[in-house]
Amino acid sequence: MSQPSNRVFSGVQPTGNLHLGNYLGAIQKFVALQDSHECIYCVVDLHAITQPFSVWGGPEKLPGYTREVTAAYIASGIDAERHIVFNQSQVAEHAELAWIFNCVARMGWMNRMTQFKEKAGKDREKASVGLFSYPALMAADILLYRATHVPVGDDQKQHLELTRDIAAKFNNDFADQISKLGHGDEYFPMTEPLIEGPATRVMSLRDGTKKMSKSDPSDLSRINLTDSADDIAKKIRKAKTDPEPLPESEEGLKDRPEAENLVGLYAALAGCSRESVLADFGGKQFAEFKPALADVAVEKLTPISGRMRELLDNPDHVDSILQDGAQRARSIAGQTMREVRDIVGFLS
Ligand code: AQP
Repeated sequence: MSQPSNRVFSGVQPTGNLHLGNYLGAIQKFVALQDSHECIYCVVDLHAITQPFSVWGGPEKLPGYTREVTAAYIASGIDAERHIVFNQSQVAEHAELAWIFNCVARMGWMNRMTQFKEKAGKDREKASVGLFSYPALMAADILLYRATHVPVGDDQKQHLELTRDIAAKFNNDFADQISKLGHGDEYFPMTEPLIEGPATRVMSLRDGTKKMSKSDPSDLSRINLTDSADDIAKKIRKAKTDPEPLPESEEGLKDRPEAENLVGLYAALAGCSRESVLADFGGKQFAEFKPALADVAVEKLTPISGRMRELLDNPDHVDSILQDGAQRARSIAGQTMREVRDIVGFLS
C-alpha cells in the first residue's frame, strides 16, 4: 500500500463530560482539516476502559458516551460520508497492532509518560496494565492508518513523540524485511502532531493552573458540550479571576493564569487572536468581559448542543454512522495488518 501524503487520524475517549477543552483542543480542529486532508476520526473506546469504572462510569454508560462523542463530531461539522467516523473496538486491528508495538516499545520509554503518572496517582500498583501501555495503543491507532498528521491538545504531545519513537524503532528493527517486501526505507511515517492555536490547553474555570478535565469533580470547572445557554453563562460568571482589569497586551497575561485562560477561550471561540481580544478588552474589568465571553460561547456552542440532542434522539442513526465508518476503516487497517504480519514474519 502506498504511503498517503495527507491523512489525519485523531480520537476522543467516550468517558462522559465532553467539554470545551475537547472541543477547542481537538474537535474544532478536526472539522477544519476536512477540506485539505483525508480524515479518520475515532471514538477510542478501547482507551476508555484503561481507567477504573469508578472514574468514568463503566459498561452501562459506555454505549451512551460512545454515541455522545459521535454526535459531537457530527454536530460540530464532521462529514462522516466524505471522511471516516467509527469506534475503535469495531476494528480489531487496533488491538493487534498495539500488541506488536508493546513488543517494540521499551519499558523505559513508557516509564517516562507523565499522563500515566497523573492518572495512576499515588497507588501505581493498582493501575491497569492497559493504562500503562496506553501510548502503544495510541501509536497503533495512528499508524494503522499510516496517518501523517494528528490534531490533539497539548496534553498529548508526549504520546505523539512516543508514536514517532515506536515508528522509528519498528522501521529500524524490521528494515531488512521492509525493504525486501518492497516497502522502501520506512514502513511507518513520522507522524506530525498538530498542536496549534490559542486553546491547545484549556484550563479549569475554577483553577487556571489545572487542565479543564472530564474527571474534575466540580462541574463548575468545565463547560460541557451539552450545557444549556444558562449553564454556560453561569459557569463563566462564576469563573475564578483576579481583581485586576485585563491587560492591554499579551505580556500582561504573564502570571495571571485565569485571565490568560479566559482570553484564550474568547480568541478560540471568536476565531481571532489573543492580541485582538486584548485590543478590545484591555483595561476593562472582568465584570464587562465575562458577559461578552458568555455571549461568544453560547453563540458557538448552543447550535452544537442542539444538533447533538437531535442526533442522540435517534441512536440507530448514530450507530449506523459508526458501522459504516468501521467497515471503511477495516479495509485500510486490514491491508496494513496483512503487510505488518508479513514484515514481522507471522505465517498467514
Ligand atoms: N483541557 C484541554 N484543552 C485542550 N485540549 C484538551 N483535550 C483534552 N482536554 C483538553 C484534548 O481532547 C482530545 C480528546 O481527549 P480525550 O478524551 O482523549 O482525553 P482526556 O485527556 O482523557 O480528557 P480529559 O478531559 O483530560 O479527561 P481526564 O479527566 O481523564 O483527564 C485530545 O486531543 C486531548 O488532547
